[in-house]
Amino acid sequence: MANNERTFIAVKPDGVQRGLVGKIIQRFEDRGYKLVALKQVTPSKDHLEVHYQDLKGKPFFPSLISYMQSGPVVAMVWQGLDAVKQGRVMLGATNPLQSAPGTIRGDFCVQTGRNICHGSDSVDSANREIAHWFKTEEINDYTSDQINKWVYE
Ligand code: IDP
Ligand code: MG
Repeated sequence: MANNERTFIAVKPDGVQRGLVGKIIQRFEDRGYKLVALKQVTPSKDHLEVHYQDLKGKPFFPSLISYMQSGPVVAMVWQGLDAVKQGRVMLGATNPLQSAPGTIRGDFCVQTGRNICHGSDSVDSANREIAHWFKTEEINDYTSDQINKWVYE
């Protein structure tokens, strides 16, 4: 398993409005993941429809798009060992009522339609989502001696 796996994590508009950006970033930093891209954006409808293309046709799709357009989103790329799967574990279940305490959703929210964060569900989705949200030059390929030396053996 590679130490340089990347995942797309976003703080949704409700997470930004509720001032949870710092706490969410802190959890990934604390775990030992490396932040390689970060920006705040107010995404267009078209951008979100492509991001959530797999959910087109679901009854909640229109409300999901308007929720995601309701304010700025903080988009990030985190890198490290098993980042995609571990990112999902750290977020918790889609329905926060089924998310364990200790997960982001389990600790900070209660409803599926306001579940404060997004995380890629597979390496393929991560690659697609990272390319959809970030230009190549917005991703910072840098070395952290601290992480290399003390997070990995
Ligand atoms: P995920 O975010 O955990 O990957 P998905 O099934 O990919 O979950 O759904 C994307 C987002 O759509 C969810 O995070 C949530 O905001 C919203 N969503 C999913 N299912 C429902 C639902 O049944 N009602 C309202 N919103 C939903
Ligand atoms: Mg999903």
